[in-house]
Amino acid sequence: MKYTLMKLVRDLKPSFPSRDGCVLTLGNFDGVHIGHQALLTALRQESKRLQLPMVVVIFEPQPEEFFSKADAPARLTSLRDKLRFLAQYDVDIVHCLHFSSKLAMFSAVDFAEEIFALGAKFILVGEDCKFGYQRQGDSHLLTQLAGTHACQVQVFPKLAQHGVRVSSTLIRKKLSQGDLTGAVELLGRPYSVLGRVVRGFGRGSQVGVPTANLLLNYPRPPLAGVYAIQAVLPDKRICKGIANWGVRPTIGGMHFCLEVHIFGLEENLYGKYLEVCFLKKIRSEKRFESMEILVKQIHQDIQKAQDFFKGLTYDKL
Ligand code: RBF
Ligand code: MG
Repeated sequence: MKYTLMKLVRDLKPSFPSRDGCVLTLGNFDGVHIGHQALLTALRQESKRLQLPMVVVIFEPQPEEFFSKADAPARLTSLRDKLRFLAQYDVDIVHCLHFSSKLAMFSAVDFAEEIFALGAKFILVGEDCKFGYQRQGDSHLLTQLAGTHACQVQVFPKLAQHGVRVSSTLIRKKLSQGDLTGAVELLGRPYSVLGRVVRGFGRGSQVGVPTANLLLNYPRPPLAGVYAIQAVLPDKRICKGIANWGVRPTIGGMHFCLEVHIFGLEENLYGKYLEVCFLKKIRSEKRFESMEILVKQIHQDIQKAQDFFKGLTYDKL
């Protein structure tokens, strides 16, 4: 058990305590899935063996998002979500690099030298790791350059499950198909997002279904529609409920919004952070002819979600 908090550094400046030596990995870590988890666990072992802190280098936005903008694949974990999962894997320091045209211009060698300057004595990278201008750097280049820095480089193979390689892409596919149990197997946990509850227009309360509206950094969510959910409150209480992540076409909505109705909860949650775990897809979102018809539908959705929770055994999660 470690009691130190994970440190977040916004650039590549060598900082205490890593500059005197660290073990390190770099990548997107989108989803922090079981493949990432296996790599982080292996890196933690090296960190213990060498008695050096564990450093993870990530990018924000992810390089693909910088280059492809709206055409980039939907993000699985916002920076906030990524950090909370990385912290669970005992990471000591995260260097979160702002990916800009400036960083995109870094030659592979220059970028690698910045990584060595962080104090890396052991680097573990995924087999498809690419970095530097036009993704010209890879594990071979790191290995070539490592010798002069008394650093060792190892490649961590992609984890396979049921003969298929675990990847963020595969998880996106499962989520968009509504296959949440498939996603659980690849994430090692239910898919969840964390967001702060903000004030809505109170429409939900007016029609008898109060909802907490979450402020999220997900311009395009990896899943949409109506789901049976579990919400984790800041005091760790776990509540059952239902959520809609959508644009709300019935009220002429334009932007994605995650609205959560928690069963039997009276208190208001304004300003609090909620973790929403998606357990089962109930249906896709659609436009209804009137609010009245939508509210009728929502009551049927709630019944469906409650039936799901009744039949729930933990090994299904
Ligand atoms: N809005 C829609 O326009 N279409 C829907 O299919 C839809 N489904 C919902 C399902 C649930 C369980 C909840 C809580 C909300 C849903 N909404 C939907 C959003 C609804 O329009 C919104 O909660 C109210 O307008 C209050 O903001
Ligand atoms: Mg609301």
